[in-house]
Amino acid sequence: MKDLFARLGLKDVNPGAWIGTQPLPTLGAPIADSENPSTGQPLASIALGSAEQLDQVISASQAAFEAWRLVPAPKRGEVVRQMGQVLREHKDDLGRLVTLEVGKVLSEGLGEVQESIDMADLAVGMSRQLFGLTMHSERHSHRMYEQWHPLGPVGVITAFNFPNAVWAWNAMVALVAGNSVLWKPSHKAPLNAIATHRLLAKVAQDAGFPGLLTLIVGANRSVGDKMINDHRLPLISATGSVPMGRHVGQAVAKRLGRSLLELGGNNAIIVTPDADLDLALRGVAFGAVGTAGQRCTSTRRIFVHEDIAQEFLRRLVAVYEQLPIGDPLDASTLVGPLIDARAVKDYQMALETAVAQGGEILTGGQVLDRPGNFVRPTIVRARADMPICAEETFAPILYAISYTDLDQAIAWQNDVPQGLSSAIFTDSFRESERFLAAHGSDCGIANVNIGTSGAEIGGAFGGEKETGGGREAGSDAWKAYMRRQTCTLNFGSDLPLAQGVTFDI
Ligand code: UN1
Repeated sequence: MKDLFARLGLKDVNPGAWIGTQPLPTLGAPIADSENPSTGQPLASIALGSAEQLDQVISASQAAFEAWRLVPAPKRGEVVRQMGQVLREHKDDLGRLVTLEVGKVLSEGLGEVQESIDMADLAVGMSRQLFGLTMHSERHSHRMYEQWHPLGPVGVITAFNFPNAVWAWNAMVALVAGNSVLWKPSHKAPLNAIATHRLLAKVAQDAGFPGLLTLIVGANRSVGDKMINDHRLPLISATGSVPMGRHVGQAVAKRLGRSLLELGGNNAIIVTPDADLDLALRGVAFGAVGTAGQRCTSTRRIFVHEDIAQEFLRRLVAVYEQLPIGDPLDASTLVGPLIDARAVKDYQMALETAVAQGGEILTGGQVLDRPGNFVRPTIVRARADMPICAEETFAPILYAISYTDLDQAIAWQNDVPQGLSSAIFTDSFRESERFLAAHGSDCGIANVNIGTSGAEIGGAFGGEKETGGGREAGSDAWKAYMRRQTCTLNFGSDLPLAQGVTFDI
């Protein structure tokens, strides 16, 4: 670990506020630890950034934006290409750091860094494709078109569970769009943020833009609230819980800023009678147990047709009972720890509530008696109307419900406040089209014969209802990071008015 930290420039105590590669003074700052969730031991400490430092950081970000927006977009893409290259060179170290600090198994830690690399590649391509439309003017000798301009410094608030990739979804696109980026990471994963920031800020600095990337690790109340209320940040992109997003969305709306919210999910998989059960088993297991159930896309509910429910659940329980739980750095482990003791409590409380509401634990339900925050992945036989099934608990708890009629299963799936991801396993064309139709899944993501998690970056990522409505990563998600300008040009020698209005002077 010592070598890894040295290679990534991490110290025992790390500054929490950065303008590019330059840390701000830490004298007298409150110190917080980052813990290894597999052992409960501190990994290193952070000197938290202050509200005054935030002010400095935003000013630097503003200044960098003013220069960066003048760089042609494909040239901005070239800087992002170099960032992708640096991520490639450090993929192994950064992936291990993800595993150490947030406990996801190594292949997922590495996968997360790969997701950031993919985002860099995608953004490089986007930098030549920030297309606007042209329109035919109704007036002679006139031309209309729209163009997209950078917005300003973009504030990016990230959650612990994707401490690298979710920032990259935002930052890589925001950068090619011509914005500077201010990152406020989760205080549960600050080392990942600092290490990633330092590496990529060096690329920006070498390109002549020292304040292009800025970072602040600080208290939510003082630093976070000041950040979301600051009018110099025209866009705040926030990933996290629904209550957090509601708070951010309201504060930003109050100043008529823009927010891009990617909040909680309560994702379901429907397994129909003619599904390929081998495929469905793997999809459900990865969706529910991967990242120890701590993805916003994790599978939390399954609706299994009554004809196959018994067999499917029997096989699923058997899979659960063989899952290797333990050190996430060990290549054979599939289930790592939860992020902290609070998450373990939430797991226990959700299960107590589920049982009180009539749920039956089919497997799991225990906290492991060992250091770290390890729990057993759990399947609860449930009814769709149990109130706990409408809640997102960030833990490997799967509510299994049997259904008779597909319309009913789709209605149950939709009958929760969140609307992020959804899936159906079926070999029936009719059933999959019913699921994908306008009266089918109401989620931002709808998959067939694929689980709810593990989306590729090429698509727009996000969800409806309390998930917040934002879209990040691929497709045309870049538009959220730019402002649209509609331009009408007159190359004639008179001034006709639209809608036939006359105004002769
Ligand atoms: C999240 O949990 O906030 O689709 C993001 C997935 C990942 C991203 C999850 N690509 O599961």
